Order: sequence, then C-alpha cells, then structure tokens
Amino acid sequence: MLNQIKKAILEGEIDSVQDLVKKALEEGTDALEVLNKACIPAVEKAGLLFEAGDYFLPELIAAGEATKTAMDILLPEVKGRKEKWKSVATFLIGTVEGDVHDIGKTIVASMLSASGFDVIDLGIDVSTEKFVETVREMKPEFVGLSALLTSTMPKQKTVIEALKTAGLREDVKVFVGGAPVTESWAKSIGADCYAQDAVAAVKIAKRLIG
Ligand code: B12
Repeated sequence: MLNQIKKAILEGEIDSVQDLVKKALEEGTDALEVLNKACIPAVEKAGLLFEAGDYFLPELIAAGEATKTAMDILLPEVKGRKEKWKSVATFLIGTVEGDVHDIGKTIVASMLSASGFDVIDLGIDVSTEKFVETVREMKPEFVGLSALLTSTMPKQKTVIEALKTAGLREDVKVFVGGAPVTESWAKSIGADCYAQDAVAAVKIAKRLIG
C-alpha cells in the first residue's frame, strides 16, 4: 500500500492518492508512517528526478500537489492526538519571502501543534515585516523560519536582523530549517536552533521550555 501511494504521488494522481491514503488509514496504518514512509520519500524522489532532468516543472508541481492532498487527510489525524500536556508556549512559523515550499513547514507546524504548542502558521512567502509585526503583536516564545531554496536562505538572516533592529530579538528563540539549511548556516546567521526535521524541532522546543 505504501508503495502504491508513493507511485501515485510520483505520477501526480490526486484521486488515487486520496483513495489509497484513506484505505491505508482504514486498514490501520499509522498516519505518521504513511507520511514518513510514503509521502516524504515520494516527493523527495520527485526532486531528484527534477534535478536529473527526468521530470519537468509540471511533474514536480503535480507531485507536490499530490503530497499536499495526502497531507490534508493525514495531518488532522496527527494533530488530533494532542498530548495531554499543554504547553504555555507559542510557536510562530512561516516560509520566508520568495519561497512557496510549504510541505515540510506544515509538517513541523502540525507536529508542534500535536505536541501541545500553540502554533501560528503564517504560510508561505512571508515578508520580513510580517514576521516582525506578528512577533510584536503575538509575543511568541519561538519563531521558525523555513527556506527550501538556496536563494531564499539569506531571508532567514534578514528576519533575524530585523528582529534585532525592532528590539525583539531577545524575546524569542529563532529556529531555522528546510532542506538546504544546516547547523553551521544556522550558527553563521545568529539563529538559536537548527532542526533537521519535525521530530527534532519538537524535541528541541520542548527541551527549551523545560
Ligand atoms: C515539492 C517541491 C516543490 C513544489 C512545492 C509544493 C509545496 N506546496 O511545498 C513546487 C513544485 C511548487 C516547487 C517549486 C519550485 N522549486 Co521545488 N522542490 C520541491 C521538492 C521536490 C520537495 C520539497 C519537499 O516538500 N520536501 C519534503 C519535506 C517534508 O521536506 P523539507 O521541506 O525539507 O522539510 C523537512 C525539514 O527540512 C524540516 N523543516 C522544513 N522547514 C522547517 C522549518 C523549521 C523552522 C524547522 C525547525 C524545520 C523545518 O522539517 C521538515 C519535515 O521533516 C524539493 C526537493 C527536495 N528534496 O527538497 C524541490 C526543490 C527545493 N525545489 C527547487 C526549485 C529549483 C524550485 C523552483 C525554483 C522551480 C522552478 N524552476 O520554478 C520553484 C520555486 C518556487 C518558489 N519561489 O518557491 C530546488 C531548489 C534548488 C536550490 N538549490 O535552491 C529543489 C531542491 C529541487 C532540485 N533538486 O532542484 N518545488
């Protein structure tokens, strides 16, 4: 079943993806297993095929859309399992300006929410000003900046600098993430934390609030 889901995502077959994911859940497969063992590997494979020139943009878009269709079914299942423990912490998250990738960011947001955090998801292509304004208004404990393109990674630094200029930098812990982001990049731009995936992000954020 997981292989069939992978295949359907790679072929961008939204209707089949919907049917197969529902069927997998009905058969008792765990939502996170479907996500981690079928959806993420499939969309990553689409990236490799795109890189190799075997897929063109329409195929990459179709695979992205098919993944999102699967996530629309899977993530409410994950979120629904909210841990009893309720955090007092708010996590503001978004994909930086110029970047429309949101599959990974949305998984991080859902896992944080399922783990008891109050999550404010600003979505994609979020301007630096929007991040700063929202920090000022909502006073979150954490800010997460997602970037999937090497050309948009510098925006993570821009947001950190803008938070400093606004006098808000000391009030928040800044997390950075996204496939091209590394621990050393995070250090070099003055972020507080780097997490390579959603599980690590939850673990680190929980540790920071004790
Ligand atoms: C799907 C996809 C798309 C979809 C996005 C759909 C969507 N709604 O997100 C579409 C088709 C729209 C797209 C568009 C483009 N894409 Co694209 N895309 C991808 C692809 C295949 C998968 C990304 C993904 O979802 N991965 C799965 C998720 C689960 O992983 P993830 O995002 O890394 O997230 C995990 C961690 O990184 C981390 N994380 C993520 N965010 C955050 C945030 C925080 C705070 C933390 C702590 C952790 C964290 O946790 C997540 C979960 O575990 C990648 C290839 C790849 N392997 O990354 C290319 C890729 C990123 N895209 C690429 C390119 C070039 C583009 C385009 C420029 C193509 C074009 N010519 O137009 C456009 C850019 C549009 C724009 N302005 O943003 C390149 C980037 C190359 C580079 N060096 O910058 C890649 C690497 C493909 C390639 N190999 O060439 N893309």
